[in-house]
Amino acid sequence: MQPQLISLPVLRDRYGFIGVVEGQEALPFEVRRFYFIGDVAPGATRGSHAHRTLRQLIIALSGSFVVDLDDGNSVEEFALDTPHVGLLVPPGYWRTLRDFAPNTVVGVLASHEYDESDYIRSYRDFVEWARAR
Ligand code: T46
Repeated sequence: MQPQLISLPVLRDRYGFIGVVEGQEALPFEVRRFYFIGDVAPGATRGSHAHRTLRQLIIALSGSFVVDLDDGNSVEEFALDTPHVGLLVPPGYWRTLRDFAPNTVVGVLASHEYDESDYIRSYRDFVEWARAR
């Protein structure tokens, strides 16, 4: 699985829209957790770590931000600014979320429950781990 942007089905009527992520075809993993991030301080970043096994779909539920994904060799940048698109993040990518617009809310669908032992929080350890993979 490569990092990629995927379109999320959206049903729109004159009262607004409903976005749906549903069923086994929608994502390449089973969802075990949903969490959301908001009230990000101006200029702050989030992330700055990697996961050994976790898969995620990151969505800008409101507002916008940029996700940098680093595989230990190169960095790819993804701008998220609509809830109609999600970023699929495979395991093994150092991620940094930055440039949050005011009032941004990030939604994340994840393949596993929270597990601190899945995190690599030192960039040096991450590069070593990525090279040995
Ligand atoms: C990612 C970005 C988008 C929990 O107790 N449960 C949880 O499900 C999560 C995600 C976090 N926490 C605790 C663990 C830490 O004490 O909340 C604190 C901050 O967590 P973390 O450093 O993971 O937060 P972010 O926003 O830097 O990163 C998270 C995800 O971990 C990460 O995979 O892509 O959101």
